[in-house]
Amino acid sequence: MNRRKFIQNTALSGLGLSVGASALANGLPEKNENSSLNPDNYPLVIATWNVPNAVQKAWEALQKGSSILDAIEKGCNVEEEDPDNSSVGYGGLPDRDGHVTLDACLMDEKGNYGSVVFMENIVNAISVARKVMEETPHVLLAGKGAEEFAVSQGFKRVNLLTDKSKKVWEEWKVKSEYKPIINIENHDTIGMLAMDKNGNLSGGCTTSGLAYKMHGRVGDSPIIGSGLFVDNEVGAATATGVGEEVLKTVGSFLIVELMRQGKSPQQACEEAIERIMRKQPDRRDFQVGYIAVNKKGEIGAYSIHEGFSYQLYQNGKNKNIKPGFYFEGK
Ligand code: SD4
Repeated sequence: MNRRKFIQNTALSGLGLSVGASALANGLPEKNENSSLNPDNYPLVIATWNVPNAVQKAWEALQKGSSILDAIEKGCNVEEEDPDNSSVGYGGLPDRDGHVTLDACLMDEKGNYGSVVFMENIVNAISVARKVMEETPHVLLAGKGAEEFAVSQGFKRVNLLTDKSKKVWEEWKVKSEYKPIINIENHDTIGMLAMDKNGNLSGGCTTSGLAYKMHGRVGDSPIIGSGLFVDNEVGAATATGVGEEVLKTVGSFLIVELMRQGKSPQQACEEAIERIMRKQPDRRDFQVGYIAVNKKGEIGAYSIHEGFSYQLYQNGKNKNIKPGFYFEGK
């Protein structure tokens, strides 16, 4: 540490602050200069469901020195471009009228947020959300306006309904039986959180939403505080499952605020699920899953039912982990 930095840090300690000098310059804490950080735990990337390739991509981007937001975007793009992922981007299952409509958002370590909702014909919704954040004075664009903005930014129009998802939809149409119930196996929305080598946090979430939803329906995933929330002072959380339940309880914001009050990420995820279940103790027919990370790089995850898992790349290992769930033993 040079003398100038030493003097600056001493002055800060005198004020009872533990942030580093350069944190004053960019508003962000630096590694090793905030006693609550634990550099053994990061960088890390964590995402909902079994998405080893997406998390790998994000991890590699972080290793190459890309920004956390680049890592999140590239990681989420992997699932958006995968025709076999039926809940995200290209190949996502359509609404009941046969339209694939996408919701996505991201949030960075400075609290910036960008989002697109109910957008059609563009594969990389999360990349459009980033453009909304960086290139417009707004935070959220919807429908045709979002699509036209994407095209103006150089994105290509693509028919997102693949032959495979069209066939599945046509089979569904025979009975057209819509129950707002998610089959646990059908989830795949990707919510991703990442922490870089300096302990800074960002996140993203991208989905084609619930299959066979009403045309125009928007879920939790692109709505700040519901499907995703990042507060670089405290931690971050993201959600998957029946978006209506997450929206009603502002789940991701709730988790971050519980962590701010001192709960661990695990305790906060459990409390957020319990909040949903307390309101409707007799319902067992839907799934919600949360993942969270705090500034120490500690992880939490919890869901209503068995079947939820998350992907974690930490300490050089890419693992899929099954967390505890509300109905365990009930
Ligand atoms: C939604 N939360 O649109 C999303 C769906 C989801 O895996 O998570 N699917 O409600």
